[in-house]
Amino acid sequence: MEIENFKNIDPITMKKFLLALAIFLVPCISLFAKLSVVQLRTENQINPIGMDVKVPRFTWYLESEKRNTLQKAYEIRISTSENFRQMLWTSGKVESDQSVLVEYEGSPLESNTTYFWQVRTWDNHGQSSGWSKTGSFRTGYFDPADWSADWVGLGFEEDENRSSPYFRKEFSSTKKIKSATAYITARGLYQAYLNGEKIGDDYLTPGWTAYQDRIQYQVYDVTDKVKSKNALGVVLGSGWYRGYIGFSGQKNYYGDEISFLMELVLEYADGTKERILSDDSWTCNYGPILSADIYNGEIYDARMEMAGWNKEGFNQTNWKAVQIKDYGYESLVATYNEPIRKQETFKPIEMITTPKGEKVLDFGQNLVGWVQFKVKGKSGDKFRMTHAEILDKDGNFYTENLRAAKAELIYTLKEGEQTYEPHFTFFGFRYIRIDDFEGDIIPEDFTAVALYSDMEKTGEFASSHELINQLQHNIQWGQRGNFLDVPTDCPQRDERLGWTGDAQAFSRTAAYNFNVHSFFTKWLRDLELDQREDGAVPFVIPNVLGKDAAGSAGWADAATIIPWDMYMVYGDRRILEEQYESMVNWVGFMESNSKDHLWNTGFHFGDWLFYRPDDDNDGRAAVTDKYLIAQCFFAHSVQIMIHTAKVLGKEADQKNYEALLKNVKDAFLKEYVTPNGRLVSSTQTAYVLALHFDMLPESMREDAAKRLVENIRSYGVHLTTGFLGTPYLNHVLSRFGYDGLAFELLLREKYPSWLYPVTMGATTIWERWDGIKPNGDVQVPSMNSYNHYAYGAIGDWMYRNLAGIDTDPEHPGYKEFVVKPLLGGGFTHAKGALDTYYGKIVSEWKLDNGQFSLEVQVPVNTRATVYIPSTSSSTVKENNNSISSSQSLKILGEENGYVKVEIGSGIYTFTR
Ligand code: RAM
Repeated sequence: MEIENFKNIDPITMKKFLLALAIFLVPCISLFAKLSVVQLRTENQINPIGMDVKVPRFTWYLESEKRNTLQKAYEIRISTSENFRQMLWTSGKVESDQSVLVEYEGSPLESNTTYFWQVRTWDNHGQSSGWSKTGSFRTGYFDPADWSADWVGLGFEEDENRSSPYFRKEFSSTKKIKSATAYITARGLYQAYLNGEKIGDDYLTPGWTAYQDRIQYQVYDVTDKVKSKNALGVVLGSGWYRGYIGFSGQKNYYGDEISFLMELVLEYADGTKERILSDDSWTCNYGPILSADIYNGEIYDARMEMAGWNKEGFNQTNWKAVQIKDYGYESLVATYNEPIRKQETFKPIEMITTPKGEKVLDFGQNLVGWVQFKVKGKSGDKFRMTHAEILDKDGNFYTENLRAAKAELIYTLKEGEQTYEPHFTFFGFRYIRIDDFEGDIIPEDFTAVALYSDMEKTGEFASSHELINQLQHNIQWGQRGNFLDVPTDCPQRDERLGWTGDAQAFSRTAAYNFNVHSFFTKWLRDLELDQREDGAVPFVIPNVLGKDAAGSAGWADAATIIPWDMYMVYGDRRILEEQYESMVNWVGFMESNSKDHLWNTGFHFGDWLFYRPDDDNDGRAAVTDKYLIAQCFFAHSVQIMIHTAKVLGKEADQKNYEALLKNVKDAFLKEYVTPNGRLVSSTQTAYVLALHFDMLPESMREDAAKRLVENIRSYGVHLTTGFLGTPYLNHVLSRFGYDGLAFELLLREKYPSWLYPVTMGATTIWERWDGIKPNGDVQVPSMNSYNHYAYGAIGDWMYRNLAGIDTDPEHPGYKEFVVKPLLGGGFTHAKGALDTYYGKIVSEWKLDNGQFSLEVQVPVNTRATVYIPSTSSSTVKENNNSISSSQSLKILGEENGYVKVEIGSGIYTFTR
């Protein structure tokens, strides 16, 4: 249309034109908007409900097309109304670049209330984001007095198998509902229903905590499930609370009776409230779950199903009265970590008839969860499904390594077609064997469902080496399988406990793969609760092994190492504040059990599962003195205390710990090091720990590193380290200039090595370097798990060194970070990507016919120091332009074969 014609346009056409223009322009404006705020998190979660943190922290990240963008100021506002009509708190415009874990500073929050918040930001280019989209959070109950429901248990004598009790109650609600919120927990495990539908998509609730001190409750929004006539239903299982737990056949660790607590809070449109409570108006009965136990599995009789039991109108004439328990509410806390949810699913890749004639389905992945199935048959037909991780060398189903855990399902059919999945158990398996099945097994009717804590996936590592990529896959699956509300050592045998040593060894790797911030925050609280009065930290958390099972070096140090890792990775200062006392107490324990600062008392696991050849006539087994190890971890924990005290501004403590560290190191030198710098244990772990924790004076370090290298060579270039030495082995080699050797170890395919299990077809990390020997022999069945993440700690070196992404310790949480890719080992490509609280970091390098390129992605509001492998800055280009002329980066210099530059946010491609 010509401009002159404009004037002649009739008003209606003009309106239409303007409307069309507006429709076109609005998305364009937001597309070109310079600065935007996304991912509003309250306490690490997006729109959490049922949170009892009284001073929550807010995190957001910024997006901008412009390079070098930093936040200059922010403003937060909070309201109880979604349209922000009345403000509960506004921060005002705060000149600050803080966008992570900003504390709420308004008046005290109230229980059971929904809050809405927004943030707007200003950047260093003079841009402003405007108000963000709205984030929300709903508080749980802050106070025990907020509760009024009764703990409800079984009203009749329990049968021997401890069948799962079913509970029900009907209620009507005639007014218009504004919101309905369910608060639920149990001593035991629960599944709850409203009008026949399961409440929530989480499983194995309420999860596992130090139950004697605290039990988490869950909060669910069930607004859309409430009708005028309703039924609530609850089923219970024994779970961790009173089922079999630990490897000594014990049960009833926390109590011998199960019960639940529930409040359904109805808020009506007219402003009134009503609560439907668990109380003596409920009734109970037995149903089809004849037995349910974490280790042993389930026995289920579908003929005993009670159709409609959890719906309104059900005939409950033979249901019995319940019993009220007097537990009170003191131990109740809101759930802090992500609940266990269903994740990936797998169909069988093969149906196998083993040499023994067993019918076996192979799901192709060692995973943790259960199998859902559909079967058809006659009422009373019965079959057994057993779970296993491996087949033995003849190809038969192998369950010996499960020890006393039966890990089976015994299912009795009702008439016709039916579907089923377990309720209160989980299995670690890749294979299932089906015995006594009448009729044909149809593989497609069986689905393996992975269950684990619903942590956000944050990391990606990929490379040009297929076996290393499989190793990364195995590391991640080791984590998936063992981050099931607590970090377990293994998920399949009669153990599945929160072993502290395994957790500390793997915590940094874990934090690359998934966001484990809330997961470990919750677990560390249990650690503190289970910590002994004298400061000793138990071997497992939650502790079910008794008071004496505590204080092993490298295990108990989870108390210091993990909070510090969480601070490094997430920039969370509060976790240091909250754990400080526990950290102090653990270090205090070591100190008070030392003589002249030498800690050589007590029981220690030592360098667990280090390499020990069968026929060891020449001292080839890599035995490291346990007290030497203890002294190294003593120093390491004290070092962490020095850092922590500094961060928290506790100057006096810092000074004391500095003095203590000197004494601990002196004692080490005196007891374990010859004047020429030889360690009394001539093992890789001894040298690795001494070097990594700076136990030796500078002047001795080079020689010690050489001894380490010689030792590795003396085993034909093999590692011999166990749980404690392995995580640091390649880090130490890299630090002292032996990257080449680190690569050789990484790529070793003969055991002991990381890749050996991969070449044997592993899909997870094994507990032992030689869990299955090359000839197929299974090693030490009494302690041999094929899903044990500890040795997966090499993942940290792969991300930090090979891909080269690491936070600057002075600016934790990746506010400032380093990208320093490591070339070598024949790799032609490596990529690391990490979702941080600032956004995604990427470091991806390639060698294409000798042509090197490095792509780096730096989130807004962060800065990176990038090391480009090149000897001279004059040859390095960024996006095809010489870096010396670039406006958007600063050349910091040349260093050991790298050109060092500093960059702000944006995507950069460097070539040379
Ligand atoms: C084993 C566990 C765990 C280890 C302890 C010492 O039973 O599986 O991995 O930390 O022993």
